[in-house]
Amino acid sequence: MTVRPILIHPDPRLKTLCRPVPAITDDLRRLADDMLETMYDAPGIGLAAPQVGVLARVLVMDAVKEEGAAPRPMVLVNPEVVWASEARSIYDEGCLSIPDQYAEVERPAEVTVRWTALDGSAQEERFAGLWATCVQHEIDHLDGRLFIDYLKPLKRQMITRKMVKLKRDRAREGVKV
Ligand code: K1U
Ligand code: ZN
Repeated sequence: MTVRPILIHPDPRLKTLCRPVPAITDDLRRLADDMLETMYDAPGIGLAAPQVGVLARVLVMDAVKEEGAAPRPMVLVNPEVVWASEARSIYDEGCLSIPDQYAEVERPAEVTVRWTALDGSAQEERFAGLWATCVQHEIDHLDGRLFIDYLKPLKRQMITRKMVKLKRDRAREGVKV
């Protein structure tokens, strides 16, 4: 398993509608393993394929919060929200592609998601709490949408400027961006 570099906003690959995955292959299993490794290394609670430069509809997540609880790594291929609650919840979201920036985003409090698992089986599950926030944030990535797209333009521009500067500084330091 390999930790892959995470793309930093702004990057056109983070604004792209990702293609559906046509079949479960060994390459896809390797990608999912690498994404989980990259997510835990960051650390984060989710990661979408475009964040590592792969424009395919795959996400991983593990939003287990309880200290000492068993991890629950999940891989969702071609995920779709098939139901969303009318009740909304607000969470101070972050993003591994927008380091150290947080903002409140309002989303449905619960969602039912359908996806294909790595063994090819069809799965469906209702998510609530942080899991619901995370899965919606990751599906947004697959649609080329970032959490800052929910913010007022001025705040979004301020964060984008900070990220442009971060990328410039990292490039000067010789970090691959
Ligand atoms: O998609 C991503 O960029 C990952 C992102 C997911 C996410 C966070 C918060 C709300 C919705 C979605 C992150 O994991 S940011 C890092 C983070 O939240 C975290 C890191 C360590 C421990 C706990 C949380
Ligand atoms: Zn993100």
